[in-house]
Amino acid sequence: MRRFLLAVAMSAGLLVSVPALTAAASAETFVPVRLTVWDTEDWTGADEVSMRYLGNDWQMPLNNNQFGVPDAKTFSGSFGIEVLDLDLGNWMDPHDLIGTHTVSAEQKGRGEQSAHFFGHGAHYELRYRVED
Ligand SMILES: [Ca+2]
Ligand SMILES: [Ca+2]
Repeated sequence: MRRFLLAVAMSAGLLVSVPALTAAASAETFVPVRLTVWDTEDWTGADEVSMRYLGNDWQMPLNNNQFGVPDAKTFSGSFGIEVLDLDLGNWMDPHDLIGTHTVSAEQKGRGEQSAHFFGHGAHYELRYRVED
């Protein structure tokens, strides 16, 4: 009976560890350095900046020449980023899409990357790295 329980515990451990190893081998980390607002979309004060990626919705009010640092996240393959200025979000005053960008695992080890967004007359810049 004791030997049987040990065998069950070992096979259960194996089932758990195999997918964990597979995920670790293929994961990259998206590391934002800073998201800078060089020119706001709104005319009155700061933009309500929203950066949407990998299920995250990072938000921070930023005025001209201000920046924030969105959270790092792991991924595999590639993923898309949407950067917006949030307004009321209704039909009279919808959110403004400033731009989109695709991050790929192939950018790993290439140092700091830069993406510029120019939608609706604004100018935002995202600098980031892709690491192991
Ligand atoms: Ca706006
Ligand atoms: Ca706004």
